[in-house]
Amino acid sequence: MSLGKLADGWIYYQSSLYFISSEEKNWIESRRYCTERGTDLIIINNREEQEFVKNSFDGFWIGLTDSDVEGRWKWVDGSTLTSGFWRSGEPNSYRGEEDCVLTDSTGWNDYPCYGAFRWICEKIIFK
Ligand code: 2F8
Ligand code: CA
Repeated sequence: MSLGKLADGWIYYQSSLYFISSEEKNWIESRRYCTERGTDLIIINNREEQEFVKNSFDGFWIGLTDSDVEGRWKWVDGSTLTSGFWRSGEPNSYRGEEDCVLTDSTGWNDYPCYGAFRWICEKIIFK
């Protein structure tokens, strides 16, 4: 994909390309959609990026999971979460089966990975 010839659905914001789905898939399938296109689920690095997604879209998967080690939140690039934008009371691992993360206007919530939601892919263009 070359800049200037963006496929439908991709938007450019602050050095990254984002794809905002209109379909809904579980976390694994959402991630597969991104990786098959040379991208991955969104990694939210700072408040500005959180505000960007929060103000634009509601209820979607982000690239954060604790499915390897319960309670150790890892981004899809393998880095460990340092600080996040959890909704108050989250993550709560409700019923012990919430290993993936949704975000909406109230913040992040851990949620069962099999749930079907929209998602956002991100590809960093400039670092
Ligand atoms: O908002 C609190 C809590 O609400 C639900 O659990 C009762 C969510 N889980 C499901 O709906 C499966 C939790 O993720 C959420 O923390
Ligand atoms: Ca939860």
